[in-house]
Amino acid sequence: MTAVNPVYERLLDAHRREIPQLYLLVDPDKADPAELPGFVADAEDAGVDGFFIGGSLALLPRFEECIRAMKVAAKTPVIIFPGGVHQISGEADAILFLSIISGRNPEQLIGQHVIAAPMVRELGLEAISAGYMIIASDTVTSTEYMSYSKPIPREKPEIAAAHALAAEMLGMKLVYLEGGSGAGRSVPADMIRMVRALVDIPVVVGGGIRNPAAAAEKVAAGASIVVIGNHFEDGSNRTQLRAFADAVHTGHSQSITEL
Ligand code: 1GP
Repeated sequence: MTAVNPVYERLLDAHRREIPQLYLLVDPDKADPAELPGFVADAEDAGVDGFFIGGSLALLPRFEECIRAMKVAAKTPVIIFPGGVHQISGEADAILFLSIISGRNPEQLIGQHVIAAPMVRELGLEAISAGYMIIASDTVTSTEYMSYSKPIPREKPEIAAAHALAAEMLGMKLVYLEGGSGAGRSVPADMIRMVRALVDIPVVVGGGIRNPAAAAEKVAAGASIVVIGNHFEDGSNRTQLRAFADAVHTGHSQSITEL
């Protein structure tokens, strides 16, 4: 029998077996579609477990073109991480059906979902409901600004943990702790630890992770999936793909010079 939600079941299986995963976030405004098949193939060879695609803005009309290019090479899931209802496509394997639960903006909690749901159904796209929390960093992030959603103070792990618990009780399939793309400070380990201790669903952590030691730290604290975006947009950093994948899969980093 084929799985009803194959992508989520894959994530959940890895989470339950305590095999942390490394996902890369592709920003369609910054990626070159011609280079994406090669990038995806190299990343998978290095041990990357899957890909998100999306962004707060869409300055260029090539979202679907990027997904198609990724799918040429991808053996692992390509999941939409939507910046809004303009980022829905049947070419992807699944979509994170995100509610920004750290904020109190009804549009981001249910309004946009009502607009998106019929289209997602019509396209046969697997929807993975996600309780998305913006965690304060050192600057106002694009997500915070664009979504009119207040972040959770980074020194209040118990607030994040209560949100995660509520998300799980509401039936959401994962929680996502977002430091913000390019954030100066990533999500604190004690917050990840407290969230992971309270919920059974997968815990995704991203934003401002720039070296294998930081990625390993998130895993050691309990992240089920670590997400890296900006760092690999710079082609010269791609030689580090394997070091990041190894750090995430083991929870340890060889590097002692970074964190
Ligand atoms: C995914 O927004 C992050 O959650 C990606 O952040 O670009 O800082 O890696 P970076």
